[in-house]
Amino acid sequence: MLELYTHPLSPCAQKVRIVLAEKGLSYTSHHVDLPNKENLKPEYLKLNPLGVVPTLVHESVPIIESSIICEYLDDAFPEHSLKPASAVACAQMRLWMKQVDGKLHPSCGALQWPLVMRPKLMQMTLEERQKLLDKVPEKPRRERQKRLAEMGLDAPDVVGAVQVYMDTISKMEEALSKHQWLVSDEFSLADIVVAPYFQTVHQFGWYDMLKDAPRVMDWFNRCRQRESYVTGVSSDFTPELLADLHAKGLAAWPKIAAHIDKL
Ligand SMILES: N[C@@H](CCC(=O)N[C@@H](CS)C(=O)NCC(=O)O)C(=O)O
Repeated sequence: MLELYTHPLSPCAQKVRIVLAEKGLSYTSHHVDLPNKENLKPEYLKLNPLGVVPTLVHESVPIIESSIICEYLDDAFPEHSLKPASAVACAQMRLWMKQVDGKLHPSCGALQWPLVMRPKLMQMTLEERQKLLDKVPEKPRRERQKRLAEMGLDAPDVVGAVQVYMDTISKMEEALSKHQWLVSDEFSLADIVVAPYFQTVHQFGWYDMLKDAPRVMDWFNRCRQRESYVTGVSSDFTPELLADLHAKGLAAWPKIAAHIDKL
């Protein structure tokens, strides 16, 4: 009844997997090989014209866009609602979703993509690479990926991405001084859509980003301890994968830290 097109390192897919786990929903998982750009193949573009994961298929209907999928699942399977009880908190939840979709997600891409997606592309000739990236459907994403492919962490996108992360962390620290979770004392979709962006911090060992944000650190630890996070996210990270990502993260850290120091 439910199928999910996913990739273990995709924060957007991780959000959806956390929701599925919170709700105890079983589903069939389809791995989309992002480093080999299976997401740009015509068969996949028919399901998701933006050529990204995740895509949820429910009773043969494809649903795209991770925040929309998360709310869709909450509407379609209302038992154990993940929306906050009050209208105000619900509006705040949607504001977090908007900020994640518009800012934090592309910023995470700018930091993660050079480390995990770029190496495969760099095995190709420049011509092959450009030809492949020309297929990315949306212009801003296409151009960003081309810059990140050619320049890696030296691309101009990276400084802005670090700034967005640090701004988000300070907004979260403030929100968490008022309530236990991001929009209320209840764990909600607001926490679910933000948490996977800290898996990136975790996997690369970039915890220094949180050194002035003890509440965010504590919040992320509480998210990670939930059964849904273990099932939906952590279980995909084998010790070998984590060791590899950690080594990549450590090598990249001086460039990230230099941007933080200049803020
Ligand atoms: N706004 C989309 C973004 C999805 C997205 O960017 N997914 C990434 C992985 S997190 C992806 O599939 N990237 C493949 C590519 O850019 O080639 C959503 O929220 O679902």
